[in-house]
Amino acid sequence: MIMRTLITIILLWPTLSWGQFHMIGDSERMPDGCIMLTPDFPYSEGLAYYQDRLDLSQHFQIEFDIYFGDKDNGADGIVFVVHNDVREYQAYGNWGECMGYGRFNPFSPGNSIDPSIAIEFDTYQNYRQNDPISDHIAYLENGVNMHESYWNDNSEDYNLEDDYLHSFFFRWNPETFEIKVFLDGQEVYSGRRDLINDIFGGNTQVIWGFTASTGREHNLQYFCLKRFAMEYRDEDLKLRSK
Ligand SMILES: [Ca+2]
Ligand SMILES: [Ca+2]
Repeated sequence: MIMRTLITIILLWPTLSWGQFHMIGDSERMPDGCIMLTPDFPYSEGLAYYQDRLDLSQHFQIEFDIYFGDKDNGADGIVFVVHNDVREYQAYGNWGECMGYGRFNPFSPGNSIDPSIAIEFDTYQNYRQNDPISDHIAYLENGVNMHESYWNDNSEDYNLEDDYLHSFFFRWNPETFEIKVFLDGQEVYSGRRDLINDIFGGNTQVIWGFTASTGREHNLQYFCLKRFAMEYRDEDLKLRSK
């Protein structure tokens, strides 16, 4: 099983590296193979899209580490996005509370990445987006940052900006339409959605990547891609690291 997984990964994704990402805005390559999305500076926005499209008719798991900075009250967070916006690799949303993904007013049209689904790692409370006081993780769709539910480990003190690298897994099952998200080995989101038909109009080939921004408050924010797997096991889930 392990050998088959390894062979599959090697055949389908021979070299995963930061050289394969399209960069927009303030994003920059880092010397250790990671990609900075925002510097620790106000009103920044950066995005990075992987050059090869995802095939939603296949099982997959994308694994990476993300860093949200070292200031508990910094901002604004990182979004993992899967999209089919007509702007393709140049698609972006607004800064600040929109985290490079969405639009300021969730109820009216505006610049945002659409159609899309996304997982936000939000480190700053914005009342317009229904954010809790704590840092949190939430599932989003079609360029709307506002969310009814979220995960914060049932703690008002939950903090992502702890100077650690956080292990993030995004898993898709095309047979059950199940999306699962794990952070530091814990399941933080699970839901079912027919992404191909209900979001992407029958299209199975979609772009994926990361968006992030800062506002008045800020933090250094970056990600490091670890692995793209067509097969996966819960035993492979990982904890945070320095
Ligand atoms: Ca925080
Ligand atoms: Ca927020």
